Amino acid sequence: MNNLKEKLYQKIQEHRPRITQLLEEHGDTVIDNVTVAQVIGGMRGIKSLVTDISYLDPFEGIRYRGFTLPEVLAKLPKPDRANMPFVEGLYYLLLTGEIPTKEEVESLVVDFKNRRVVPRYVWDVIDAFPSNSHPMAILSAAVMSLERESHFSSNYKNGINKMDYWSTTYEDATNLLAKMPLIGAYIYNKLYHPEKGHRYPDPSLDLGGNFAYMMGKDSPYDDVSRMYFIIHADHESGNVSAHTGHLVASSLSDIYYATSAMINGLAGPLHGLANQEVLRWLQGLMEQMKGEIPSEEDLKAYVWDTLNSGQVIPGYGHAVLRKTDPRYTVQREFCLKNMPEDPLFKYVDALYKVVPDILREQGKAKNPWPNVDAQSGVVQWHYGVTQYDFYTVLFAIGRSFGVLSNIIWDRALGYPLERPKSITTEMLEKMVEPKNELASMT
Ligand code: HAX
Repeated sequence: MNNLKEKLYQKIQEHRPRITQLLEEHGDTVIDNVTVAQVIGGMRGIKSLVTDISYLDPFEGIRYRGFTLPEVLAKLPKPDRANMPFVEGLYYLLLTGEIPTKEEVESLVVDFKNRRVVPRYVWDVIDAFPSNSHPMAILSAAVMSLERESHFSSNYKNGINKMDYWSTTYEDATNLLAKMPLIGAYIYNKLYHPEKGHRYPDPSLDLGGNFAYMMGKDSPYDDVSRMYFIIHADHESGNVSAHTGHLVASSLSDIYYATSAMINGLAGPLHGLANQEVLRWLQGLMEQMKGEIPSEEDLKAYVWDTLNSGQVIPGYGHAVLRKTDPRYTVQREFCLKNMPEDPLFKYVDALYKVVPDILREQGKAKNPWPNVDAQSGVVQWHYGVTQYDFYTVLFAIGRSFGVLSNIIWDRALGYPLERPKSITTEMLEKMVEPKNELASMT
């Protein structure tokens, strides 16, 4: 076993009795109630999932294993001359809850490099897609094609002990995470730079550095990649991508099926695709303004036009958050430091000053503040990744770290098949009926 896997096993053994105790001693304790509005409204806010990888406080934002994003970025070890931490170190933190030493991360970086090789047939699957396919569809299929490599599935067929499921899941997850950036860069080059062709990985580089290299981008795009993958890694368990990954894996489908499914969920415009929608929307504004910086009145008119035509303002609002997303703030600070004069950033900055008030005035959105997607495309654009269909692929690579860490722990703690109960509309109507009858009797 390598360092991380040994440490993880120790943590799993310490954690298992906590779940047993909760179930045996408090299994019938009620911790939440459910309203009709929650049942009809996408199960918002019902406490029905458990994860220790991250927690999303509505007013504070995300914490990974108890650490805020600024803390994660400050505490995790960094490659020499880099300003952002090793993504591999984040995986260590998510799995164990501990900040690794630089030596521990460097050993994990070597392990990731050893798992990088992508079988030839994956490139063939990608190459078979027409060049106008959406990169998220290609990514999902490429991940799916790797399913034949699953150690979990082959071991399951041979009858492994339930207590050991986590071990082969860890192998599958780490193998896939090491390959995902290579697959992403291959898709990028195939769709947008076929003349340049595929770049082979640089064995001297960590995951983020190598991704930048394979994308054909110079520094600081390596730091952009590290930052991007880290801030997108997890957002507790109830969001569409994380929940889909967990749900599919709960049937003991292996992580290739689960990751492909989570990618499909992320590809929706209300979720991960919002970052490309933001860019499309900003470009519309720039075109209308013929590149000039708009006045506050121009901006307000553009925002109201979008709302009045029945569309949402992309990059604003959130199902859980009730303040500016710290993932937005991290990127905003990066922009202020590295690209304050970027024209798109100036638009984003100017919008930040008008959109929240307009959303409040409209009175629909529960959260008028920007989310992660309001900034992320702007950073990519600045460094020459102007093909905004691709942005959600970057999100998917980052999100895989959280989703897969969760699935490893799901297996370790023996979480069962997910199976909530559904009811019919008539049943719901009957459930609220007695109240109406009582009201009419008084
Ligand atoms: N612009 C306009 N209207 C908005 C809005 C926005 N940015 N955000 C919410 N609303 C509207 C909703 O459409 C809803 O209207 P209806 O009652 O007419 O259906 C109403 O306000 C209440 O919605 P809510 O409870 O505040 O928000 P939800 O939990 O239903 O939805 C969303 C959360 C993120 C999907 C929503 O805020 C939205 O559509 N935002 C724009 C798209 C976006 O930025 N998505 C990325 C979110 C971050 C993420 O997950 N990234 O992956």
